[in-house]
Amino acid sequence: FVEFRRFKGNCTTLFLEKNIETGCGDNIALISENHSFTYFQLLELVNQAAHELTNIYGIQSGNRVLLRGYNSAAFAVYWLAIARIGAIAVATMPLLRKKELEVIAEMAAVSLMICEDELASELDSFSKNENTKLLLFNRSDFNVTLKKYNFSTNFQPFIASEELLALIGFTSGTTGKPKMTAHYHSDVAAICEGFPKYSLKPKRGEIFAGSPPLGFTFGLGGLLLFPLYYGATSLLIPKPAPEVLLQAIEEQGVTTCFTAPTAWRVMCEKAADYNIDTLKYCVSAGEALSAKVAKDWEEVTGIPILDGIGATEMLHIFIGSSHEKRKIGFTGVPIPGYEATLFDDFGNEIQEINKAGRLAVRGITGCKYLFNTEKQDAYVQNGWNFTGDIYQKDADGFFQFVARGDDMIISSGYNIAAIEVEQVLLEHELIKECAVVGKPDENRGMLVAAYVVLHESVSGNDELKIQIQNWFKEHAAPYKYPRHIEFVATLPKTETGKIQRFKLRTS
Ligand code: 3UK
Repeated sequence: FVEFRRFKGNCTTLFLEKNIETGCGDNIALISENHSFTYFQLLELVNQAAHELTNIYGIQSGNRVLLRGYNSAAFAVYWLAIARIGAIAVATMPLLRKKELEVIAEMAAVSLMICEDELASELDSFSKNENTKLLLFNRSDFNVTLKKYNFSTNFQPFIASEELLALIGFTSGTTGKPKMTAHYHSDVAAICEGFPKYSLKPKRGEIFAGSPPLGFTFGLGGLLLFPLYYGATSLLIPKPAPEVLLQAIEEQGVTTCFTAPTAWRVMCEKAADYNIDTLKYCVSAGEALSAKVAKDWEEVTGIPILDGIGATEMLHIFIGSSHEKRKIGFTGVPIPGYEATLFDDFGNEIQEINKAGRLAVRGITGCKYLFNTEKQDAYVQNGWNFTGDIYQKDADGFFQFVARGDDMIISSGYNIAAIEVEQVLLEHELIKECAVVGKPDENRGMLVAAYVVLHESVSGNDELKIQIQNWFKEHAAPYKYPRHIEFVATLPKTETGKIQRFKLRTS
């Protein structure tokens, strides 16, 4: 770690060389669909892709490059090539739609968009109008296309003398407009030396797989950076439905699996149909893991689920569990390198046991919002990062999730800002007013519920609900759509006209 910290400028891809130097060159680094690349082959592909980006698209260190695709070897190679050049990766989730992508591309001032052909339609209209260039790839033969250029398989990675940004992650903030969080190359090394070292102790030959997209830092770390850092194997699955994941575990001999509580619950129901004997480490993050799901999974499979809380702002998991140290119903303990504590509403650190308070964390990574000093000052206070979560701590120092402190709806592992859903709904021609809240739901944790006031001339019925839902899915990422819609005559408001969401939550 200290060694990587020395390369302040760019250490993210140097661990590929480091693994090769220490005898890992012929081990499999990446597997995905029709591809399987050794560490040697991966480094060569990354170098050739770096040549493609610099020679053909003029990308230099400091440029921001948007990346859009399903989890695949191609996505991984381009992500690593961006890092190797010293450019900044703006990886996005495949489900995002045109409008959301437009906002991201503009906020991050991207010079190039690298996109999988299957997902290109959402970028069509705006890529033509801007100076932004577009590189389309096909995830099954990107390597054949790349080889045709005949670029050198060597590429000198860009090394700066100061800290260099590696990536920008987008988080859907409570204000609806996504926030840009930036992380340095040294942060990438830091997370590799954090949660995985403490909790998983990765070994060569182990195979990592899971469902979070590489455009989400949970997936980026767990499915790509952690295995590659430790000389293990990354198995990338483009459309990882729970059954697909179970089948991959059986067929490929996956040892380490990252997914969200909702998927663990579904996988639990089906696990008996598969041989998953190779599986040793099951990581859950993204939302609170219920004690029931944790218990059921362990009962069915004999393998414990290791819970961990991470955040885009912190890059990865900072409180988590290990086989040696875990308690069902608790997220875990601070990962070595981090400190965590709780504050009350008056800004005092809570000393009592089992008293809920605002979670604050500090350590080897931290929040850096770009161009948003107001949000930065709210997230980081006196050196502590406030994640917006309410937690409590027991006598053994285990942290337990209590609630989200704001209007973020966490549904099936996705963070959905209530206000963002409202803004989309308000564009529907029949909708006059609306308020969106999260409703507790057994399967999804929270459910997006919309209270809708229609224009005078229209009356609501079930057909219109479905029509609004379908319309919504065309205009924003489908996972954000309101699963519950209620037509109301008025919304509860304060005298000053502010919607009282708490009244809807309890209605
Ligand atoms: C919630 C959890 C209870 C919590 C993430 C692992 O989820 C990740 O990042 P996001 O920015 O959301 C952060 C928020 O999600 N949360 C995450 N994990 C848990 N709540 N128990 C958990 N285990 O509200 C947090 O503030 O989308 C997770 C690694 C990287 C990540 N970016």
